[in-house]
Amino acid sequence: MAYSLPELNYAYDALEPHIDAKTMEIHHSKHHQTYITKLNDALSGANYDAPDCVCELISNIDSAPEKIRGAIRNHGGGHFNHMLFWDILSPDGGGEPDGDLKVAIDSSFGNFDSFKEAFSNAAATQFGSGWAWLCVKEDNTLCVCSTPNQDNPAMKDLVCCPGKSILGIDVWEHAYYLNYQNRRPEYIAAFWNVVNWSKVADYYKKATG
Ligand code: MN3
Repeated sequence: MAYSLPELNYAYDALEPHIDAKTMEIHHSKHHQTYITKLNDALSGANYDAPDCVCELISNIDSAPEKIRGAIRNHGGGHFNHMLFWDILSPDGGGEPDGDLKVAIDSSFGNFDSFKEAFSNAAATQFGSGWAWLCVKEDNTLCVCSTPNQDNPAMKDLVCCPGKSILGIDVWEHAYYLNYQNRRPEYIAAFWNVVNWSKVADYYKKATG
């Protein structure tokens, strides 16, 4: 099967002023689409019958033919990461989590502000292109980490923080450069205004259920 670009649940300009419309349009319709096109090309070139969910593909890279593992890591990772990213953003976002997710964040980080600081710091200090994550580890506790390029905590043996990502921020320059230029910390600060915590809570429930 071939993977395809998901539609967004909101308009390209819906996240303004925090994330601008032009950045959203290029990021979604060009960057994300290119990961999908290159992933599909690699899979069909190798006649590899990929699983329906790209989550399974990137969690089991070793079961794919060796010659396309690099493409799966980069472009499959790119597809998976952006699917999560679009999904946890919302024009009605911001605020703080509640319920079980709040309890888990308080228990792993002390309180929401400490979590926010750790996550923002991971995003700001990721050298070059990559992502920062809030992950559920195997023991169901939470951790914050960052990964380079399009790696994801689901790529167990390839990353320093294996787990299930439930919140992520793209810190590739294409995610913020048009509006924020070199001011990555301003983009990170603005990101908190568009986080859809009820979606993150859904991912948390799935990851721990
Ligand atoms: Mn991106």
